[in-house]
Amino acid sequence: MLPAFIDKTAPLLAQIELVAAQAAFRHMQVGGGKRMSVAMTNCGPWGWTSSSAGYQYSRTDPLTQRPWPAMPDSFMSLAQQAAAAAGFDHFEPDACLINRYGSGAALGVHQDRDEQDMDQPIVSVSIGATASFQLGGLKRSEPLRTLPLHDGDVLVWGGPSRLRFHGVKALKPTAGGPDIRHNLTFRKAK
Ligand code: MD6
Ligand code: FE
Repeated sequence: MLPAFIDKTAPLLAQIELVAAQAAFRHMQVGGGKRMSVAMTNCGPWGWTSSSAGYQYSRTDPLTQRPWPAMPDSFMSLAQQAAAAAGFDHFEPDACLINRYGSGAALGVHQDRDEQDMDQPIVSVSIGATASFQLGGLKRSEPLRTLPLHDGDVLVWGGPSRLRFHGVKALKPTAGGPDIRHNLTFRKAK
């Protein structure tokens, strides 16, 4: 955990808007045909997608059949600086999943196991409204603890933590604060 690793997230938000102008936020389907409450898009060579057929990384956006927007240089350097600060040198992410949470949006407890190399960390950046992040263990049955993720917080998941179960509780924006949360997760997918 790198609390308040980023002091100003507004420039990141501006880059997210540029990505979303080319690859719109959408609510993907999960197995069983349910629509996720979190809206997602991607930038970088590979993008994470979900459909009723399952999860996969793809080079193109299924909505446009075009390659995902390029990863902004500022995203790449942020991801590499955070990884290095947590002891992971030479992190070369080839995918950045962008999640957007409106009021009430939640992400069910899951493991991130669609990437090829589990020795590579995931760098996760929180922007905007505070989330209640749920962090479990390596088995689904282990208890979850809840930790708040604030604007500017960065989590680096690597080594033995890489496969911990985790989720995000339904977003409850606080009065006077931002009512949306974005989260970037940088990965080495392939
Ligand atoms: C979120 N994050 O914070 C969701 N996955 O909105 C994740 O699902 C996540 O933060 C893998 C590694 C770090 C994460
Ligand atoms: Fe995850």
